[in-house]
Amino acid sequence: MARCIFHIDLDAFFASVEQVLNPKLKGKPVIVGGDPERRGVVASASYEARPFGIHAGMPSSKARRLCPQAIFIRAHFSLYKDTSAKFMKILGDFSPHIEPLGFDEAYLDVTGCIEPYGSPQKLALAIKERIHKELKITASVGIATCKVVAKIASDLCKPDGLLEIAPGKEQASLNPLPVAKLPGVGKKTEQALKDMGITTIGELANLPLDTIKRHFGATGTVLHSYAQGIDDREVEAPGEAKSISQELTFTRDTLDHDFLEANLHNLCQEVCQELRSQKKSAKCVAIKLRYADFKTITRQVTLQEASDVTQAVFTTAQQLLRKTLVKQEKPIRLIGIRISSLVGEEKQLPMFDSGTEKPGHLDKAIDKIRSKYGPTAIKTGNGISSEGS
Ligand code: DCP
Ligand code: CA
Repeated sequence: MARCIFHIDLDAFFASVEQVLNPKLKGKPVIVGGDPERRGVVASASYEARPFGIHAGMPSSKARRLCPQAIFIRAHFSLYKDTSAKFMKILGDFSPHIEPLGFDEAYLDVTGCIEPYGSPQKLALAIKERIHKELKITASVGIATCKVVAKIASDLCKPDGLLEIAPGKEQASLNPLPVAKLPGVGKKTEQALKDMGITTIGELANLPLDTIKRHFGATGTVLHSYAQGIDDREVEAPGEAKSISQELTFTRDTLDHDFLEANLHNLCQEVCQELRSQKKSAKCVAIKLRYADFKTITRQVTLQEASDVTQAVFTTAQQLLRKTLVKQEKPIRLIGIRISSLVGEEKQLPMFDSGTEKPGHLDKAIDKIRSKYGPTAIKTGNGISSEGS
C-alpha cells in the first residue's frame, strides 16, 4: 500500500510570528533579521516583502534598498521557540509519526490516519485550519507518497497552499522543475549540473546512473533516486531512530546470487556496527530489493530474540533473500537491509548460549578495527567488495 506523507511548513515563520504579535504589521513588508546598518542578513521576509526580491540570507542593507518601506525587526527567538513547540504539538495530535525539521517544518506519515477525514486533502485542510486557529499563521502542506516529493510539493504551493502529487504522478510532476527545487541540490551542485547541460529534474532523472555516480559519488545515487520521485526514507524523529538501514545500488543490474549475498553481508555488517555503537539490539530484520523495472519489494521477519550480532542478522536476511530469489528471477538494481524494533542493550537476551567463542566477541573486534581504519579495513568471509556506491 502506498504511503501518505505530508510535509508541513509554516509560511514566513519569524515574520509571521511578529505580525501576530503586532497586528499593525499585518499586510506589510516585514523583515526579521540583522540590522541593515551593521551588515546583518535577512532571516525571514513576510510575503508582502517577497515581490521586491527579498529572501532569507540576503544582506539586510540590500533588502532595504530593494524595499525602503519595509519594517525591520530583530529576531525574538524565545517567541519562535514557543510557537514551534505549539506547532509540533498540533501535528502530533493528527499522527504519532512525526519528524520535525528545524523550527517550522515537519514530515508527518499519515498513512493510517486518513479514513476519518475521507481524503488526504481533507486531513491536510483540518491540520491547516487548526494551525491557523491556534497560531494565527498559515502553513503550506505538500502531500505525496514519499518525503522528497512531499517537500517539493509544499515548496511549490507556498504561501497558505495545499498540493497533492498523486501516486504515480511523481515523475511527471518533477520533470519540468529546475534542479534547484530538488532537496540536496545546493548552489554548487546546481552549477556542476548546469556545466553538464542539466537544468531540469527530468534531465537529471534521465542521466545514466553511472554518469551521475562518476560526478557526485554516493550523493549522486541519492539525487538520481530523488529526481525520479523515489525516496524510501521513513518518517522518524531524529535521535530516536526506530530503524537502521543501508542500501546499495549496483552499477549493473544483477542476478548473481553469490554477489547479492556478499553485498547483503557487507550491509548487515554496517547496520549492526551502527546498532552496537548505539548499544541496542534489533528484533526485526527486513530486506529490500529493487528490480530493474524499479518495482520495489520488502520482506520482513521478527527474530525470536533481539540481537546485535552480525551473523544472526545476516543469516535471517540471507534466508529472506533466498526465499525471494526462488520466487522472482528478475535482475536486481538495488539491495537494502533494515533492522527495526530496536531495544536497549539491557533487554538483550543471549542468542547463542553454547560454544566457546560467542559471535558478539568477533563483532566487537571487527567494530574496533573498522572504526579505526574505515569500513573497508576488514570483512568476514561472506563480504566482498562491490561495484555499488
Ligand atoms: N531562517 C534563518 N536564516 C535563513 C533561513 C531561515 O534564520 N537563512 C529562519 C527564519 C525563518 C525560519 O528559519 O522564518 C524558517 O525558514 P524557512 O526557510 O522555512 O523560511 P520562512 O518560514 O521564513 O519562509 P517560507 O514561507 O519560504 O517557508
Ligand atoms: Ca517556513
